[in-house]
Amino acid sequence: MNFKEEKEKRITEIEEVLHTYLPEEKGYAKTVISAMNYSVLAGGKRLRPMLMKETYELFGGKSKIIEPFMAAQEMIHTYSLVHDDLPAMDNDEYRRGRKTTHVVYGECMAILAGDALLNLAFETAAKAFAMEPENVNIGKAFAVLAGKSGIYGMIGGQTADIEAEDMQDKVTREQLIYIHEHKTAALIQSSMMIGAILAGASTEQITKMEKTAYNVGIAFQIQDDILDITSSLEVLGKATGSDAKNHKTTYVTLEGVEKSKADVAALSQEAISLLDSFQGQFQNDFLEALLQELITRKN
Ligand code: GRG
Repeated sequence: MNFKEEKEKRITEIEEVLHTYLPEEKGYAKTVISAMNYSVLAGGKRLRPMLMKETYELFGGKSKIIEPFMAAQEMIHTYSLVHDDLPAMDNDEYRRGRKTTHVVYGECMAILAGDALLNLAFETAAKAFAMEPENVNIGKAFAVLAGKSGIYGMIGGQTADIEAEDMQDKVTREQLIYIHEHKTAALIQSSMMIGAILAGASTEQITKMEKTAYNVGIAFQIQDDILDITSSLEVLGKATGSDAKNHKTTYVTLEGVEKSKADVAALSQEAISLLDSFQGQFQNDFLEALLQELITRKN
């Protein structure tokens, strides 16, 4: 398998799906719609819809109902980035290699574009109900999509993250893991769980995917913390040094770069071992390679 080629192919497919569900830029709401499309189509790794589709296929899913959920998950992720970049939060100027939404469209439109993407995500996922009215898994997937992005998921994590700013050395490891789990791992869990749920996986299998995605999410965030101090705007597509600027305690400030790198490798390996435990019954070599790549990712 040529992993790079396979990944590019999947990104193209995901972007085709996104185009299907993004709104047309017309009418009196045209400005906010342009801001939404600008944010979603700015590129990005498309990791969450990719993990969702690969998990769906791992458990034998074959229907098109996965597509509105893939688009919805990327819309929720993008809304969170647009709001996170706002002056009231991280106040960042670059994202995905371009000027951030509020820099291009102004703060009001960036707030509205984020809100509108969150709504559009649920409108989009809801289209799956009409595609397969008898399929009870769609309601279960919908609940995960909402829950993992809400107060017991991403928004909860973002709240704790903001309150931890300026606490500096008072932030505990437990608090930081709560932040990483909710702010970052929750959407990765949502993606992999929805893939499993829609493919008809058992409760035990869904729980195993939630645990796998927890490891992936924490590893992903630690790697993000490492890249924030070791990478560059050109490679990363967003400014580095953002954590220091916002006086954030990160995994790297608590544990140091070397221990952080070792923990990324260990967490990713644990995620791969969990996937391997399905071996013989369910296997997806691309998914395994994708998890492996996250350890060494440069952006
Ligand atoms: C504003 C409710 C609200 C939440 C914001 C996503 C987020 C929570 C903050 C963004 C900053 C950050 C470091 C989040 C952790 C997750 C993360 C590393 C997001 C970036 O995801 P990538 O790297 O981005 O997959 P691309 O652009 O590739 O899609």
